[in-house]
Amino acid sequence: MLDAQRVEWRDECASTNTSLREQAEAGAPSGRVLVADRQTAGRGRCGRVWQSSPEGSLTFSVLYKEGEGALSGLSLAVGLALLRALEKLGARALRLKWPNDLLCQKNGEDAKLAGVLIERAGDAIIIGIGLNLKAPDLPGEVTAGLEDCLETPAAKPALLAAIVGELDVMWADFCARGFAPLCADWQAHHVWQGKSVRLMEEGRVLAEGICRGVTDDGALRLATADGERTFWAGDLRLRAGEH
Ligand code: BT5
Repeated sequence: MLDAQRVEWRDECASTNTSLREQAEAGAPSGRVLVADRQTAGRGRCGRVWQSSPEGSLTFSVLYKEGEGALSGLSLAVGLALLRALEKLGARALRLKWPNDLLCQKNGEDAKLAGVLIERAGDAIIIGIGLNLKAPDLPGEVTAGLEDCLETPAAKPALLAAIVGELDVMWADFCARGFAPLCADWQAHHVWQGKSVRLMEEGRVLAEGICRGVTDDGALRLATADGERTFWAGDLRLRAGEH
């Protein structure tokens, strides 16, 4: 279990990322963890909403003080740490989707199980994780819950301890060596490696091509009609007819 001194567990807060960011600005130490059973304004990337419920979700954020190295690739490293923690608990058929999603196979589809939101506050990095325990019912979305890929259910405190333990290991390693040593393992779990994909931004197609994986610093590599290109942001979709 985690050292109780570093964890604050609230019944409710607007967003654990927002609250932990305020704590970081007030001088909270590296390693601090904030969990909320209910988020009233949970956030995804680019102002999107993260849906959660006390019985169906684990939502928390971890604060780390910035290490020496660059942060590129951190969201990928966090996704891999999350995947490794859940695999150690027995979860199966987990996949990663660039740049920040954890998926699992459900009824033959790749369903979103968890998302990662990383934010910076001065010298502090806030890593927010939203993990579904039960699949939320979101119109038009393919979602999964841990109960879809883990036979023996785990209680929230045990899940939190397993994930934060893996994040601590990842953070120390990432500060020392960056994303490059994790690249091969990340790609081995990438859901659409070698597939024909489309990169979107706010409903617009940024690029199309064959997914070649990621660079040593975490950028997406696409083999397009104009040659290989790399990207730092966007939402990946499988191209029609590739399912
Ligand atoms: C993410 O954003 O996937 C990052 C989610 C991070 C949430 C955590 S919870 C703790 C911490 N505090 C916060 O306020 N946030 C972090 P993005 O890639 O932008 O995906 C958001 C999109 O995923 C939404 O627009 C929906 O389409 C979909 N979505 C929302 N809730 C979902 C859920 N519970 N499961 C699966 N998909 C969801």
